[in-house]
Amino acid sequence: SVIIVATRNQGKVREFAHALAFLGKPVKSMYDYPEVPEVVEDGKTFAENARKKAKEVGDFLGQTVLADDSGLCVDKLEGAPGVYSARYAGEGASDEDNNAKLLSELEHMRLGEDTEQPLLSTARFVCHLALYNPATGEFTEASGTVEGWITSEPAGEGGFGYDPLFYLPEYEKTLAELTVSEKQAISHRGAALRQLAQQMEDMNK
Ligand code: ITT
Ligand code: NA
Repeated sequence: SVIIVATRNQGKVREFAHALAFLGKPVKSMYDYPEVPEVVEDGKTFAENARKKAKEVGDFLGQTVLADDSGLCVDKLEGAPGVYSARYAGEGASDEDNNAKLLSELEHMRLGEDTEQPLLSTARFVCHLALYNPATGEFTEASGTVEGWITSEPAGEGGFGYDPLFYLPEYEKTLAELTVSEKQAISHRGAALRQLAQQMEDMNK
């Protein structure tokens, strides 16, 4: 059998493949099922979007599916970009476009302030996972967060999305400067996956 993740995000695919390797089953994404229609993410919350992705893809394939809806919530921007993180700079925006938009919003807010401080705002990544079984109609869900700062000095080549701008003071590094394993140990996605695994273990007791 296989593990199907309802995502077209290559960064997520890499992290799930790494995290779930111990299960010894291949991890498949929507790149392996091009016939699956794209899901319209019109939910107001990460949870709604994760459930929607898992349900539509699971019902279409007739198989259990895992979906991840995640994003960056920046305090100085009152939680933006939040559920709009993937398309902050517009529909089909690249990571580079989104990162440039985020920095320009935050740097605009401190125009006139006399500071060279690279840390622009506190922020957190949020990940909501929904595992859906079309045979029973049941969902198993979990979520996780990681707290950090948005830095005006991008660093690192790893990860994806906003990782080069997400600075962790305790490590003196951005998430993009960590290995996949190191990111997994502290990330919103890693935390959500551990919580999901715990729930599945409890259900099987
Ligand atoms: P799928 O819906 O196909 O899974 P997506 O990229 O559209 O892919 P989301 O709607 O969940 O997924 O949007 C998540 C966005 O939030 C993602 O594109 C990044 O910009 C950002 N993001 C989420 N997790 C991240 C992480 O671990 N590191 C950096 N950015 C992240
Ligand atoms: Na989304």
